[in-house]
Amino acid sequence: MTSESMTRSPKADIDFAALAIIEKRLLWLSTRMIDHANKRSDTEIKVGGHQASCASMATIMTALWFAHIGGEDKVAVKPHASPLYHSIKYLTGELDRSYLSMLRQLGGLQAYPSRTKDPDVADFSTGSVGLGAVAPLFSAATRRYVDDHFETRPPARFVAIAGDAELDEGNVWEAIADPSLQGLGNVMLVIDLNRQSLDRIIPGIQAKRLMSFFRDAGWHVAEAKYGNRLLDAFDQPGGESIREHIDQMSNEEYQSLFAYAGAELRSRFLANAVPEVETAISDIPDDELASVVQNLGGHDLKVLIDTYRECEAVTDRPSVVFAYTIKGWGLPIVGDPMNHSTLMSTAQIDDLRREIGLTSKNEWDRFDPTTPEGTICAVVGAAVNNEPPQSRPRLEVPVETGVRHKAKVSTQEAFGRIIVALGRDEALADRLVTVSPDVSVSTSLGGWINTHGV
Ligand SMILES: Cc1ncc(C[n+]2csc(CCOP(=O)(O)OP(=O)(O)O)c2C)c(N)n1
Repeated sequence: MTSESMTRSPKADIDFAALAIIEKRLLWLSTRMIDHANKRSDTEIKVGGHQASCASMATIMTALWFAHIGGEDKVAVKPHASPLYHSIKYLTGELDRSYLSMLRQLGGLQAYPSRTKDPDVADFSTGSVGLGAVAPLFSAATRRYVDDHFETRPPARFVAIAGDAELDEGNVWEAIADPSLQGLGNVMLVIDLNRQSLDRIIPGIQAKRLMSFFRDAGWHVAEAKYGNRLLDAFDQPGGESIREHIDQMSNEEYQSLFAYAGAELRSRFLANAVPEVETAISDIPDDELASVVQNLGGHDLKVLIDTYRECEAVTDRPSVVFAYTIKGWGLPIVGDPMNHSTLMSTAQIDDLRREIGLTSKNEWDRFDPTTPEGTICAVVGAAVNNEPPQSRPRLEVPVETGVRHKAKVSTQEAFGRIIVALGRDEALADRLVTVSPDVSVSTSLGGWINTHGV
């Protein structure tokens, strides 16, 4: 834990009302950035973007940035959530306002977080699905190596916030099973479990099976499945029947409920339910039913912050959080199985702007710094935002090693001889790390290993 995060977020001091306002503003800014990029007056060209995919991570990212991480921590962001990342950097003062209207433009914000092209440099470039899910794990291993071999750096946590479809990539499973990546207690992977990929709801994603893969690989597994309103409902007489009913529903059935509220929602929710469920929800008025039935853990700030802290307390192994979310949360496109790249209409954007309490005059503004939410943004910006990059020390690498080959040799053998020669320079050898499968003969690394060890 960093010093900033230790001082920043004692639980009792968290202003959840202000966090909820920030969460809604992030949802708005990310949605509107994508909307603007596709409705520019100077071109008819549609550049795309993923409003529903951002919405599904709005709560996960609010809880992480505004109540959890500190300045030393590193985060890899789900590729499609890049507008949310930029919105955080904007509200906390790192990103200039002019960029908000330059998403997916030449010289503007990239479609996916990019370390080389974005002005508000993310800790990891993501975009290739699956890489961001495990890049922090490898970074944590690298940090462990650096701490063991050089001066110890301030403690840091390594976090990946990944889409559930990223778990389709084999590299994720190779990484979690790799013995050299075990025991990294400062790693947390948060899965945005919206159970939707590009154009379908994933049937029976078998979250339990995925969880057992992580558990078998020695990870701590945490779930943010139900929000506090649902948990309260489960605690009422007969409430257990509500949990059983939701758990037995298919993903398609449950997600379709997000398009409804009130009496219509009640009748759809109760289709195929046992009579106990009807009784258990009878005390919940129609106008509150949606906020209970649709109350997923991945959209509950308290549940998420508690779950992140639960993971923080586990220091001997990496943690994974399965955060149940819905694609399009808080937007009129919520729950539509085809909403992956749906762009909201101008009328829908106008309604959302009104709902958030903004006008076309102040829609891009930061918070008033004297409000609780403005204060939180300033504190978080000071704690976590990037300082101007410092120039790195340069280590001279000789252009000539003096190695001569009497006869023609393979490039592999030449590599083996050259690397041994390079290793005679102690300063260089200290910082030369070979990365190869565990074969030293066929890679010609034998000489290097004999002189420097593994
Ligand atoms: C290696 C790779 N394969 C395929 C893609 C194409 N692709 C872009 S997004 C996506 C699925 C994203 O799903 P998920 O990670 O669950 O995010 P969300 O649905 O929340 O946007 C795929 C397959 C890619 N970017 N990289």
